[in-house]
Amino acid sequence: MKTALITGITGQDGMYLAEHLLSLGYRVYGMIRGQANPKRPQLERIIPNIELVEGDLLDQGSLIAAVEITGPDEVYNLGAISFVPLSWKQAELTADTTGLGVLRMLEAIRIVNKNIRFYQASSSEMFGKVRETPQSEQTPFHPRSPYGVAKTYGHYITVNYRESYGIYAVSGICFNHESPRRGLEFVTRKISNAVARIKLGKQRELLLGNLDAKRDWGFAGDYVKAMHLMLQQDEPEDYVIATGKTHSVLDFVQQAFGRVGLDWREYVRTDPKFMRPAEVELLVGDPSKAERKLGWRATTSFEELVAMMVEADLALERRQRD
Ligand code: NAP
Ligand code: F7E
Repeated sequence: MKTALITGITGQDGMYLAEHLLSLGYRVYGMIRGQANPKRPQLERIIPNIELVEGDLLDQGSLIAAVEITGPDEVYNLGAISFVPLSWKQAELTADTTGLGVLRMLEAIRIVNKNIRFYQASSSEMFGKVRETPQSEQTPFHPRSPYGVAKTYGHYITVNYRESYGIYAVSGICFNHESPRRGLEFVTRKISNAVARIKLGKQRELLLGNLDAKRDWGFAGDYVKAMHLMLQQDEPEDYVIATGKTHSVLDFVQQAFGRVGLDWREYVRTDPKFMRPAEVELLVGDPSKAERKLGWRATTSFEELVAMMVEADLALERRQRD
C-alpha cells in the first residue's frame, strides 16, 4: 500500500485527489493548518477515510514533522494562496505561501527522505501575457500577477531540486479546472451559483469584471488523475494539463443562464471593481505531451462542466434556506 501526503487538502483539488488516491488503495494523509480549521468537519464528512496531520507551508518545522510522521511515498503540494486578485492585496503572503512554501516542502523531503516523489501544482498563470498560442511545456513564462510570479518561483525551484538533488520532483502546469467544489470567489462558480440563486428568486443580478477574458476550462476530477500519473513515470518530467479548447467568460455566462432558460442580458452587469491591475487575456493549453506520455485526456466537455456546476448549485440552493 502506497502512502500519499497532500497539502491543500481542504481545497477543491485536495478533496478530488484524496478520493482518487483512496480509490486506488492509497493511505492518504491531508495536511491541515490552523487550530480549528473551519473546513475540517466538512472534509471529514465527505472523505471519512482521510487521515489528517497538522502543518503550514509557512512553517518549515511543521513540514519536516508532517513528512516524518506520515512517511509518504508521494507528496502532492496543492496548498497555496490561489485566488489571483488576493495576490495583489497580499503580495508578500502570496510569495511566502505559494512561492517559498514549495521550497520549504522540498527542503523537508531533502532532509527526511530524498526518495519521496513530489508533485508541484504549477499554473497556466505563469504564461500570463502569452508568448505563443497554444501554450506548451516550451512556452516562455510572463506572469501577470504576484500569484503568477510566486508560482513561477515554485515551478523553477521544483526543477532545480530535481536537477540538484536527483529528487523525483515534477510540476503539472494545470490550466483552469473547475467543479461544484470550486470556491465561490472564482468566476465559474460565482456564475453557476448566481444562476441557481437567480432562478430560485434568491438573487437579482450578477456583477462581473472582464467578460472577454478567455480560459481553457476543464473538470478538476479529470485533472487530479493526471497529477497521480505524473508521479508513476520512469522519468520525472513537467506536463501541461489542459483541454486544448478556450472559451470566454461571456461564453460561460451564456451557457450557464441558457441551462436554466434565462436571458443573461437581464441579469449581468459589469463592475470595475472586478477588473484586475494586469489581466491574462487568453489561455489555451497544448496537452499533447500528457496525452502521448501519460495516456491522459480531459474527458469532460465545456458544456458538460457548465451543466454539472449549475445543476449542483441548483440542488445546493434548493436545500439551503436564506
Ligand atoms: P483552493 O481550493 O484555493 O485550495 C487552496 C488550499 O491551500 C486550501 O486547502 C488552503 O487551506 C491551502 N492553504 C492556503 N494557505 C496555506 C498554508 N499557509 N499552508 C498550508 N496550506 C495552505 O485551490 P485549488 O483550486 O484546489 O488548487 C490547488 C492548487 O493548484 C493550488 O496550489 C493552486 O494554486 C493550483 N492551481 C489551481 C488551478 C485551478 O484551476 N484550480 C490551476 C492551476 C494551479 P485552508 O483551508 O487552510 O485555507
Ligand atoms: O478568473 C475573469 C477574470 O478568478 C478567470 C485559479 O485557480 O486559475 C484560476 O485563476 C477570469 C479572469 O480564475 C470576474 O478577470 C471576470 O480573467 O476564475 P478566476 P483565474 O484568475 O484564471 C488559474 C489557472 C490558477 O492557477 C488560479 O489559482 O475571469 N473575471 N469577472 C472574473 N473573475 C473573478 N474571480 N470574478 C469576477 O467577477
